[in-house]
Order: sequence, then structure tokens, then C-alpha cells
Amino acid sequence: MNNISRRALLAGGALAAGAAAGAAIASVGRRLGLVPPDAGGIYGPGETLSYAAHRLLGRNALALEFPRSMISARPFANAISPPTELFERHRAANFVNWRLEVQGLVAQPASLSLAELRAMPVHSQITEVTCEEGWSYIAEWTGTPLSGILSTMGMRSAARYVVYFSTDPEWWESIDLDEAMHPQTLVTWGMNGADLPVPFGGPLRMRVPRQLGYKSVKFVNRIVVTDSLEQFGSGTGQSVANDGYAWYAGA
Ligand SMILES: Nc1nc2c(c(=O)[nH]1)N[C@H]1C(S)=C(S)[C@@H](COP(=O)(O)O)O[C@H]1N2
Ligand SMILES: [Mo]
Repeated sequence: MNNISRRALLAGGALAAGAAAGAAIASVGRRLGLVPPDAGGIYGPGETLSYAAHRLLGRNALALEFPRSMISARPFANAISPPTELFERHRAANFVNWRLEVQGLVAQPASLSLAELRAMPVHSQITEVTCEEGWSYIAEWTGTPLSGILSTMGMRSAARYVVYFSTDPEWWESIDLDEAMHPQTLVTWGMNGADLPVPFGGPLRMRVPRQLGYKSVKFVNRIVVTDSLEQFGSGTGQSVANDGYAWYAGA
């Protein structure tokens, strides 16, 4: 073999090794849960960096909690799409027939009433809702930790994400297991000492206080534990209404 073809062979080998290493790094990143589902978008590299940094450094970090004196006197309820017929029927019945369906990778799928949720271990936190549009307010949220629901139903080992839906078909979101099992992530039915009012997502809202407001979906009626987000909507883990926002919305 002459020198040139030997060099070409070596270069080719190095390139192939480089590509293999790149693919290996991507696959390790995925395996360690450091690549968000929207990594392929135009903000992909930035989203991956932010998500990986949070997951490596701040897995157990707590959202800031406030003293009672800082609860907002006039919390701001953002506009929502008009309530669906299904929602209006539940409201007319005082939400007694409202259910949280728990489906997917759990040993025991369930359909939980509000009373059943309230009978489980309860947690309260005074945290801020921050909208990506620039406003925020502080309130006390009371609910059932999502971690308690998932543990009770027996999460399967393949589980990686929790997708949560509302009576509004336009608004659903998903979080990874770190967020789902985090003690501040609440399936919320109380606000400032009373039942959660409808404008704030009553009767049931997913409160994810470590992330921006749009992850805190109102009127939640179904959660699905899954190993992949590909089969939901466009595959990025959020409804089309939210597709322009980062899937991981941690501060
Ligand atoms: N079902 C549903 N949940 C939703 C929304 C919505 O339009 N529909 N808006 C989201 C957005 S963008 C924000 S910032 C917060 C606002 O919460 P607030 O109304 O309590 O201020 O709710 C989130 N949850
Ligand atoms: Mo928002």
C-alpha cells in the first residue's frame, strides 16, 4: 500500500471513530436522561445544555418557597380557552364525578375521585407561578404529591416520563421522572386555604413549581406514565399550543 492510500485509510478510520464516538456520546446522554425530547429543534443544542446542566447539578433542588406574608393579594388568572362542554357538565355537578385517570406504565391503573386524592398524603407549598410572558404571583398550593400517586399505583421500571392531559384538548404537557417524583410537584386541589377556583385550574391542576407556568396544566383529568413521548402529538412532549416553548422550562 502506498503512503497516500495508507493516510486515506487512517483518516477514514479516524472519521468513522469520531462519528461512532459522537453517536456513543449522544446515546450515553440519552441513557442518562440528559437529552430533552425537543433536542432536535432549532434551539436543540441550547435546550440540551440547559436540561443536562439542571439534571446533573440540581436534580433535587427546591423551588423557592415564600412566607405566608408574601402571598399575592390579587393573584392573576391567565386567560384560558373557553371551557369545553365536558367541563361545564362537571362544573354543573360540582365536580363530584371528576376523575384523575392514571394510565400507562403502572402496575395498577386507576381512576381516582377528588375525595380519594384528598385522602392520600397531602402537601402544601407557597410558590410562585411565573408566565413566560413576564408576570407572576405567589400562592399557597395544596394537593397530593404526584410521587405519592405514582408510588401507590406502582410505577414500572421502564417509566421515563409522565404526560398529563386536561379537559382542554389543546393543553397538555409532560415532565421527566425527576420532576414527577419531586416533592413539590403536586396534583393540586387547594389554593390559599380553599378549594382550587376554576380560573386557577380547579378542580385539579398539575403544579410544577420548578418550571414556568405553562407546565402547570389546569383541569387535569388524565396522566399517562410512559417510556417515550413519541406516540403523543408531534412527539415533543407538549400540545401544539405549547410547541414553541421549551419542553424543559426550569429557571
Ligand atoms: N388547561 C390549561 N392550562 C394552562 C393554560 C391554559 O391555557 N389551559 N395556560 C398556562 C399558562 S401559559 C400559564 S402562564 C399558567 C397561568 O396560570 P394562572 O392562570 O394561575 O396565572 O397556566 C398554564 N396552564
Ligand atoms: Mo404562560
